Amino acid sequence: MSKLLHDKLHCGRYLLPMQGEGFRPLVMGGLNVTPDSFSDGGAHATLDLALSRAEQMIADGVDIIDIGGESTRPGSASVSAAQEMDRVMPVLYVLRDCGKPLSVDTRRPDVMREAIAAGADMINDIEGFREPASLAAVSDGECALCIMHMQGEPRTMQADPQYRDVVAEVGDFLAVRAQAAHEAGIAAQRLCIDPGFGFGKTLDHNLALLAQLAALQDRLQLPVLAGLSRKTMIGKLTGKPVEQRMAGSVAAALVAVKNGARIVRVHDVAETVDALKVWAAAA
Ligand code: 9MG
Repeated sequence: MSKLLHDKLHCGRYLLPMQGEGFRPLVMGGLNVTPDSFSDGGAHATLDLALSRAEQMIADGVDIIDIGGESTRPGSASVSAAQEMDRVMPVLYVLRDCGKPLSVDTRRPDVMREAIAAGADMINDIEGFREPASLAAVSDGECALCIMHMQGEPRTMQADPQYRDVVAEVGDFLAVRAQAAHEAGIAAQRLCIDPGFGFGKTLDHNLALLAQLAALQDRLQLPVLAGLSRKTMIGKLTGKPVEQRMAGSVAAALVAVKNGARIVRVHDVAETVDALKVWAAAA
């Protein structure tokens, strides 16, 4: 397994082993608080549903809960910061003391600030903290940063993604953003990187990145977080619609871990946790 710059990810109130003593690959459960994720029963029903999903994830063995108020699926439109905060903040307040690290998936500096003030342990930015004010929003304090690569933006990113060398270019981007974080005074111990599967990438791009995860991690010496769960690439490989992609997603999570990923972002927490237990005992 590739050697990292740091043994533990500093993640707000938590220190998460990334190699050596106490390390095992971690499972991040995505908790989307968006109208397309829940039946439209109003704000209260949405909050209740989000909380019961979070409780189920905890019972299933989740390690990190990633709360998001903006859909990042290909083709989705952006929402205002106010709308995003209305969705995310109540969930964050209620889950604050659930005993698991809480990540907030946002690309807006205003949401980052509010989330950190409310106790978020990690900020997961699909734009890799490119927005000029975003690094300033997260620089103070202890929260972890997930720096993700995306070509384009969710509404149009899958139209015609192009790379000369996808692994090199994604690595270059992540290296530049990690350096920007360093210059903003953010310790490397607070960083993890993510190639952004499906974010402006064809199936071939995704497969090349998956095969080269260890090389990416070796190059930056920062822990890799990989999110493959239920994505179009799983649909293309299996021929299955989104609601039947669980087995393919679990297989993809195992490949990512085998190739060095320290954290996998998933929908099917219980199944992924079981698969990783078997993998850890048998590998
Ligand atoms: C929010 N979100 C959806 N997919 C994701 C992925 O692959 N990585 C990260 N970091 N976030 C994601």
